[in-house]
Amino acid sequence: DRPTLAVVGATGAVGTVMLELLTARKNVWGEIRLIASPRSAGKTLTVRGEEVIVQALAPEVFDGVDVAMFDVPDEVSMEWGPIAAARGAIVVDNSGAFRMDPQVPLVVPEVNPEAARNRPKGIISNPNCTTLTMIVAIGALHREYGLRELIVASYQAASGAGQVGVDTLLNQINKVAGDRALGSRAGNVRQAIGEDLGPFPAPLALNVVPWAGSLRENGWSSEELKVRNESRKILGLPDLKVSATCVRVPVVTGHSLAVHAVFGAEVDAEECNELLRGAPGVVLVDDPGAGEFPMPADAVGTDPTWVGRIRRALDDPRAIDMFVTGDNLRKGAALNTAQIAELLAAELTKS
Ligand code: 2RA
Repeated sequence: DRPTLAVVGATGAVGTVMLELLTARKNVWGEIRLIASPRSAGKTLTVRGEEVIVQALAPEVFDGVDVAMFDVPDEVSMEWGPIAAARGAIVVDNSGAFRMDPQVPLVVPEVNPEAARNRPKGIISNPNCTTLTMIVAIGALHREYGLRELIVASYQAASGAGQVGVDTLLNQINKVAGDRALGSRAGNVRQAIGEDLGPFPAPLALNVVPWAGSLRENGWSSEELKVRNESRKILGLPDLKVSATCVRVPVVTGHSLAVHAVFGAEVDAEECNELLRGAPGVVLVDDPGAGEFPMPADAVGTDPTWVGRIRRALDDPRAIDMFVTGDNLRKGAALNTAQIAELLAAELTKS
């Protein structure tokens, strides 16, 4: 019998992409239950070509469920993840609620699939979309050269902040479009956009904002600490040196990172190209002379991590500089969750 799947948060930005993926990917599931807040319950959504009525989140909806994917805010996962697990479901959670819990594995199927088997709480976490955007490419290079240090800057899309982030950016773009003088005097953009900052601390249209997440000690943002802590946990490198600067850019979907990665051995750019070309889940787009780069406008809606601008550092033969882009709602969220759930489906079908 094929396992039963529950999708919690089926109506959200990530949930919507999840339903597309479940429709397009190999069908490994028996029943698929769609679950959301009482506000969205009763709606009809389509998955695998069938109409399914959304049920309200309640303990009983998890009865008989083998795998439950959660795409909901941290506090909802914190409360409901353990309830679903107690009812017998294996939870794959896409929030930040359990990622750093030592009893919860943090899994990227191309990098550490074996970690998914050890889940004492019946919960597996999916990494943050910024970490996920780069980690498949980094993992492939780490296996060959042994990673020592990461220095990264992110270029994060508005949809990382959910549908409200997208709506805010598009509304702001409408307000500034057409005024050719707007970008050339301090204060103009703020004035044109007014109070409508949505989830961002400053205007995003015609701007870049060096901030994502919330303020933590010594000026670091929560997002920057996630990149550090999650990279360490996924790669099994608790002492990895990581410095991240997280920046929001006026892109709807597609996170990118400029990465400086230092390894334990000398690296060769051509060999890195070959490793990345052969790595599952990675596409190499690296022909600057022909104008071919990894960019969100091309990567949006696709599954892989796009990698390019691969250069050996001029001043350190053990370091590589590169640029990576990926769809933050796909590999950054729904796709990685679906891949973890498929590992579980294979395990459950075998046993
Ligand atoms: C963001 N990574 O881009 C965060 C949340 N998913 O805002």
